[in-house]
Amino acid sequence: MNKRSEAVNRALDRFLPPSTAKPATIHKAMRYSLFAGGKRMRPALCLAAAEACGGREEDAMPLACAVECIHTYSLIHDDLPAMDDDDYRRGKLTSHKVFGEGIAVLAGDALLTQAFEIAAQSRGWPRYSHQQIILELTRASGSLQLIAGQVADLEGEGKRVSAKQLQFIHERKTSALLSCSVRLGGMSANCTAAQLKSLTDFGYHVGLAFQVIDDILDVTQSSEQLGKTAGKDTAAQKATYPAIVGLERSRAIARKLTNKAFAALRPFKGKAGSLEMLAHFLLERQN
Ligand code: GRG
Repeated sequence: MNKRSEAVNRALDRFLPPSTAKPATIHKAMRYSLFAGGKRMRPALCLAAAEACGGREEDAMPLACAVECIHTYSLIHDDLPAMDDDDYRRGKLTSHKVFGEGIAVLAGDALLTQAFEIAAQSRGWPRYSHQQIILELTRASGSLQLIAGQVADLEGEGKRVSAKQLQFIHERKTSALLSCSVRLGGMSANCTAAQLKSLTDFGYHVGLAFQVIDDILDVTQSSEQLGKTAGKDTAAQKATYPAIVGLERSRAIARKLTNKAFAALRPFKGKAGSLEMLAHFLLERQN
């Protein structure tokens, strides 16, 4: 993972305008959040999915970087005072704390746009055209998925949210982009329809497990460990798995979802070792 993370950082550095490009403030702000030390889980999943389908890292890399840009944009905007209002992210001050709210909004906008510029530089594959790649990214990040999850999350604050509504939020806010990451990895290897179906199934379950674990970590870990303010979900009366079903049941749900993700990889007959390792890492992670 560390080796892949370094390769992703080098590629992101190549794809992004230099911090000296005018106006320097926006490029500094984009790079500040992008290189603040994220786990690079989505690129790792994308590259591992490509590997499972016999693809090459260099073909998957633009798509892995595009997804990371979308993810970072969503974090910058989520931390804004108008949303979750957080001072720390990835162990550093949030974008609006360093650059002010206006530039933070624009840095998020610029990273979202940058994602499509990077994805458009992928090579295109016999089964998956650029159009399909762009559609994949727009669907995962649009008003029916990522933004839908964020809206439902905002509207659910301080209200009683059922387990079903919580799943709706998690599927969109978290699982959609994780699923998109593995699907794009498969597409970059020109995967078959059957492989894409297995990857989708894997991404959906691993994505949900990821968010259940995120909810658990918010109440069990310190702010130092998380690199962001711990206990915020409880303070904001947010709907989370531990709040609705308790910690022990939440842990059992995360294990069950991870097992379903493992099951989705069976058709790869041992070629999806990196994806299995990542699912295991996500279940056991402490931040
Ligand atoms: C503003 C459109 C918009 C969406 C925001 C990302 C997000 C949606 C909200 C942030 C809060 C949150 C709990 C989101 C769920 C996804 C998630 C767990 C993000 C954190 O991902 P990590 O742990 O972060 O992979 P790093 O920093 O390691 O990349």
